[in-house]
Amino acid sequence: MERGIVILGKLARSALRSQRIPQINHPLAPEIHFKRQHSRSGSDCKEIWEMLSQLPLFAGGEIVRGFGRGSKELGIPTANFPLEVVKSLPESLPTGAYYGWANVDNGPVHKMVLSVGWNPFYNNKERSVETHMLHDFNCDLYGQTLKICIVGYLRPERSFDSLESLIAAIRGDIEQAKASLDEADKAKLKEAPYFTEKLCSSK
Ligand code: ADP
Ligand code: RBF
Ligand code: MG
Repeated sequence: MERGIVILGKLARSALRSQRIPQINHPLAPEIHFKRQHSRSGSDCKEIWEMLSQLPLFAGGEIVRGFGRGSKELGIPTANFPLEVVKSLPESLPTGAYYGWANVDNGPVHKMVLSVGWNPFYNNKERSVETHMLHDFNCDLYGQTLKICIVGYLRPERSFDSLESLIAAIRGDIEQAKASLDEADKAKLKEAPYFTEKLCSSK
């Protein structure tokens, strides 16, 4: 399979419309939520609001090796996309934690949490897009095809004063993701035809 294939918002949305899958609601009012929690400026809130209106966003590509820290240091393995996929994602997609659905090699679709960014706790030099599926695979998935549907946004990425705090934040993300994905409009996206279709390039 070609590396770095990505299917983006607009295309996916028209495909979804033709399949009669309704678009998702984002019940949280990001401006208010973010001003209250992070004292963010108006323009940052606008950026997040614009990004939310692009969701759901579909992407796919080969699972490649990262630094191997997810499983060993955090106990939370993350399937990493190659740089080509990372670069194909919209520039406007803010860094942070997201949630959605994912599958491997067109297999069963699982809930997932996703990290988009530079991992400030580790000070990475490259932007990464990493998916932790809420499923026990008990094996490596390197070289297989990961497809994701990004459904919602959880929080901005940030640094932490300890590894334990980073792990606790991700555990919190997982709990929020589990609950949100059970909401009817978000649960429907698990059935998106994208997860069983042959992967094709939008380029
Ligand atoms: P890397 O830095 O190479 O991405 P990680 O420590 O983050 O290594 O572990 C990720 C790898 O673990 C994935 O590429 C995949 O092969 C495997 N894996 C096993 N279970 C999962 C899971 N539930 N979600 C994501 N990856 C998983
Ligand atoms: N790394 C950070 O440095 N800061 C974060 O806020 C952060 N949030 C994450 C949220 C989720 C849902 C996931 C799966 C990962 C997150 N990470 C974050 C990335 C984490 O540091 C990374 O997965 C490991 O370093 C393994 O590559
Ligand atoms: Mg990883």
